[in-house]
Amino acid sequence: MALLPILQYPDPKLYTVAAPVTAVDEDIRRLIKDMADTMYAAPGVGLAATQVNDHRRVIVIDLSESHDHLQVFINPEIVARSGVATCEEGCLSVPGIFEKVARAERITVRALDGRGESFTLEAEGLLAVCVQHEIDHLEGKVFVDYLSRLKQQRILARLKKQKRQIL
Ligand code: GNR
Ligand code: NI
Repeated sequence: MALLPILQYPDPKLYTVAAPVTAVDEDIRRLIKDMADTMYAAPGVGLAATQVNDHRRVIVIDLSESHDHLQVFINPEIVARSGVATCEEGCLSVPGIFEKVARAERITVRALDGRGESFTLEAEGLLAVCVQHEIDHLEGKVFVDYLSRLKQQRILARLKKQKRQIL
């Protein structure tokens, strides 16, 4: 089992745009396994490869409490979206900060699974929020980027203070 370090906002590496996966091979499956281990240990309900400084288009999500419903999305694409819903979001790269973000309420996402097979999934609720949050990471976007400049400044100050208290 390998736990990968998670980049912390405002690390500029979080702003990297990830590249499509060209082959779902052993190397990608190793990455998926390490990302899942890292997500469960954190603990979190989702993780994008960007957050572990690997800039390939891979996402893992598990909304179950039992940690046995891993969903893998490789090269995910949102092919339909409708409605607007607001959810209080957090992020493993922005620890201890929770803010409301408005996103599409329902989405249809197309991706490859861990075996390289294409699938299409309709999502709503927390799954829809997570998929959009994780795809944003692959695009080099963090949920904090949707907030006002004032809120962003307050978050940066709070994170600096948290860091001082750890050191
Ligand atoms: O663990 C996570 N919880 C969460 C809660 C509300 C909205 C989005 C998320 S994703 C987050 C894990 C994470 O940072 N993924 O990128
Ligand atoms: Ni996140």
